[in-house]
Amino acid sequence: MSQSFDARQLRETTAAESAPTPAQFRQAMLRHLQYTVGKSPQQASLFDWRMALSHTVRDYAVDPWFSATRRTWDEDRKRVYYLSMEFLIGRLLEDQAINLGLRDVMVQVLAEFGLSFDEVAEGEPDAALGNGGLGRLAACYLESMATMGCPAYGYGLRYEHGLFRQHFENGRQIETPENWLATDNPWDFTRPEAAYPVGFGGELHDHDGASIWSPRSKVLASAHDTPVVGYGGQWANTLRLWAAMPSADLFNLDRFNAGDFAAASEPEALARSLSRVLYPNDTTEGGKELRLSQEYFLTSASVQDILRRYLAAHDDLLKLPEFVAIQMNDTHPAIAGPELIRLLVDEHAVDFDTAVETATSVLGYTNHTLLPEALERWSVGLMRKVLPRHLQIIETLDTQFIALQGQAPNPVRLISNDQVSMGDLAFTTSHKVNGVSALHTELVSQELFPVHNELHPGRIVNITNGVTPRRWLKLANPSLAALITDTIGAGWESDLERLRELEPYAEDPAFRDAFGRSKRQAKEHFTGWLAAEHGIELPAEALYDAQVKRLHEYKRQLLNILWTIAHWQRIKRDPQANWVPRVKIFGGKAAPSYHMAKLIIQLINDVAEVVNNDPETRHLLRVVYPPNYGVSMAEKLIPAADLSEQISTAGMEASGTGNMKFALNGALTIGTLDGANVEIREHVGAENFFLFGLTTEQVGERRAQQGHSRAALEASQTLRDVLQAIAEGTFSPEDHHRYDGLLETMWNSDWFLVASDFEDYDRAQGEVADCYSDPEKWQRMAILNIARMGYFSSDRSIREYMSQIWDVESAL
Ligand code: H53
Repeated sequence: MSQSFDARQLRETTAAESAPTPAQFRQAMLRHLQYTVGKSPQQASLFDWRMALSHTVRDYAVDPWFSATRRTWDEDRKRVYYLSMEFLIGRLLEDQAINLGLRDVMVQVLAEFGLSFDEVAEGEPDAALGNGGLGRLAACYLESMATMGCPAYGYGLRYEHGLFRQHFENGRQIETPENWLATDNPWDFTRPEAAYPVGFGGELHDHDGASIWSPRSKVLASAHDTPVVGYGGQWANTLRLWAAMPSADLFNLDRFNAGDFAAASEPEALARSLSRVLYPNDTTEGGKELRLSQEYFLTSASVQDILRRYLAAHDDLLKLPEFVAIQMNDTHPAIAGPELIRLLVDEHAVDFDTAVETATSVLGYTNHTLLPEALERWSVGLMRKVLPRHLQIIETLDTQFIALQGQAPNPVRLISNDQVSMGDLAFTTSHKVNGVSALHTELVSQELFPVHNELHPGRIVNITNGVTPRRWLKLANPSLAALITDTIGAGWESDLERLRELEPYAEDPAFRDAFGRSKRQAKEHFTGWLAAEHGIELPAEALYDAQVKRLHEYKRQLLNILWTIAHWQRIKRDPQANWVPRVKIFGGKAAPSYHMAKLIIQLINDVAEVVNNDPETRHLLRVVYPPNYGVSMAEKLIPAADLSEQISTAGMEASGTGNMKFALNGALTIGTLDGANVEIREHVGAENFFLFGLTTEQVGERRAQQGHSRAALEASQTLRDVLQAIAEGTFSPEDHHRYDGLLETMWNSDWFLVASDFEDYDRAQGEVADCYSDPEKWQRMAILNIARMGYFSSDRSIREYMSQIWDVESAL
């Protein structure tokens, strides 16, 4: 490159300005088919077409990607780094095409080749590098940061196997490995030049009062980049995923030459295991060590990369907070504090206290749960084994934290009971700590971190979660999106508060009819897919009542299926009554080692088997549980739903984001006062929301009452009849004892208060049915839900992170 080369001469056009004509797009695609894929149109398979199409779309992402990167350097902008062990991205082709303004031209050109876009796109594997809400939130936030012109990087791991695939055998969940990288990933740019050694284990030596860490082994983190384009194609950021590569010195050539091939490759295999699977089973010591090593691997590679980028343009590390904001997504990357301190102290000769202050100013921590089992604690022994230098730093931070608490008789500690509390560590090394809904943040302040909160008033802030309307409305629900655009004009996609303009149309019969038609289309799209993919046929004229999310006792899929049984029993007692036909839709995976969650899955499938084959009730009640719920299924299912089940025990769901996606697509919510349900209800109006259940405070009181489960059951004949049917083996004729454990829990403990909330849930479900029988009323409520959901755009959340935590400006 010559000295006089001016980078600005490169194309600076944004997507909107450079939208191709169909002829140009067609030509570009044919070029890729021939020269990238190596096929002619006559020979090309659907896979080949998808590759050619993806490369064509990707080309248009590169221009905004280059210009955004260049501007960030030229203008020396502050950058945000979002560290997350999970990114639940889903498919990228249509998402990128929409944001680049290419969807219509793409669909048209494919049609000219006799191809349907859906058919071509269906082959794209879901990038399922996450479990549920937290990972999907990270994906929405990346897309919103790009849309808002916030210079940012997402940092994660490039797991070879994402979240397991689920199928059912005799109603039981079976897990098989997911293999999203089995074929070429067209969105992946390999960056072998961006590689960092990450050390593990080894010894500490004292040298002139300073600690020198000599790790026992080193693994290389090698970068793979994906451009993430914002809506309108004006800005693009990078998702950088680290793959583990054994460093050359791990391979023992002597052993290999001596014929001991397996032993020669063992350290190599171990190194590779770091990015092999998402969430290794951590019930064993080995599994725990792998998980902690994965977290450190992500964090260390990212922090090294961040410092390298900073030092390329600056030399004063103390000014780091002016140019760098690092967000820790849950405690998983909480080792970032000690790692940044270590690098500043050990490698850049910054004094310890200054290093702590600098790190704290740079770091932010988002808490996504109050559940003790999800707030990580690592044993001191394991920490010492894997990260001895970090343990030493944490010990110093612990001493300082205790001193800060003065004479407190029982000070909070970062290390207690021989365990390092990653939540407390994350708090002390962050300048801002946020919860993810108003209620959750309140509980984070009062119950999780009361002492920290008193020591650092103002450090805790609330940022209620949001979802991207591009994927969750424009992409997922094209008929509703088109109706909205026809009614209020374009632009709502990046200014979601504009949905308010729909409010008056709730009174317009023509608009309500059009809304009804769009819901019907979404149902047909979903049922068409369900029939083709799973051979499940569903009636179109029914209330679609959906609960899709991870299986967890606190989310109470059990409450839902028990009510379903009660409903079935009632229909059977009076088949001629005026029942509203319902389809109960379930979806979601249980952690492989979570026995109770798996039993609940089996119960749902067992109930489905009986209910769906009952000729007396078939036309009035169906239960479906399509396996392997994920982002792509959600895109089809959510727009089709009439009713959204958000029924967790109050105080347990930090926020929920599925609740937002459903309401945005015009489903009404039946829900408790939990997580973001509280704010959704405030926004859409209490009269447009089916509320039931105990409040957080009442949950606490009820749990304290001895024998509450038995008392609640004694008060509900309906629920007793349901449990009786289960106990008699109505749904498990071949094994009457299958659900004994579950029934025992219901009678004797019921920590999640299924029995306590059952009667009120039943009442609310009755209201749902009454309301659905009045289509005009239902549609009015649904439209008002859509119109008032603007607040829950992830653009709003990101704006709040930018101003309240990151102190970063939009470049647009
Ligand atoms: O994070 C979502 C919340 C949801 C919460 C979820 C979550 C995970 O998916 C994984 C770990 C964790 O600590 C929390 O359960 O309520 O909506 C995004 O904030």
